[in-house]
Amino acid sequence: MKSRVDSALFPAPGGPALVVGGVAVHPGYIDPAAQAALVEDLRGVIRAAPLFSPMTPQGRAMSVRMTAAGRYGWFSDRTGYRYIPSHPAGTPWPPIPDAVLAIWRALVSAERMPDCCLVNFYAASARMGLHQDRDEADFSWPVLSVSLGDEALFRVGGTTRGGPTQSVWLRSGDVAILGGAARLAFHGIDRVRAASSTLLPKGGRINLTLRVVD
Ligand SMILES: O=C(O)CCC(=O)C(=O)O
Ligand SMILES: [Mn+2]
Repeated sequence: MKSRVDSALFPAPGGPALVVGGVAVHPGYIDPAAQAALVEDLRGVIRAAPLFSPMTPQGRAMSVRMTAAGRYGWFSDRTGYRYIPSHPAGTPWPPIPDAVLAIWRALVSAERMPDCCLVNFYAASARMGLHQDRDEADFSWPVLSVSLGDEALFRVGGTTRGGPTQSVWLRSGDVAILGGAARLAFHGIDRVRAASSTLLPKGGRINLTLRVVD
């Protein structure tokens, strides 16, 4: 599959990417001051669009709480996984903060901005099972993921369920890109290492997942 992320990004500003199972990880791409500023931006997002706990189509509450910014938010309930144009409470999704768009612009494209910035909040006990991101229309656009707060063990496999996987700890300020052959890689979060970061006063991990949807 043709990818919109090209070799010009290796190495990216901030150092060379580490490639884990085809996923490009940029360790420490966001410096600590910028991480703190992002958290402030996200407080505004969460005030406008409070975190909620989606249900899986099987009727289980996900352990990750989430919300979104942008034209769409990702949502899940008994009816299935999908993007929705407003918060479940009926209010509009807030705009994606400029500092978040700047990361996309620098690492992916200045021509097309993401439609959705999913905000995942992981308490120490939260996890995300292995899955593919496949609710989008055009897989030539990569998925860009930002980690803030406590470290998380990210697992990535191939494009079929059940194959071999590799794992990497994602730390606060790391940016990971699932593009090209890894765009449809199975991936998930096995666990969060409590109190491994002081970025969030009450602990936990925030993941931002940016995607082109339409
Ligand atoms: O938390 C992460 O690093 C991954 C999140 C994710 O895969 C998703 O929201 O689809
Ligand atoms: Mn995902």
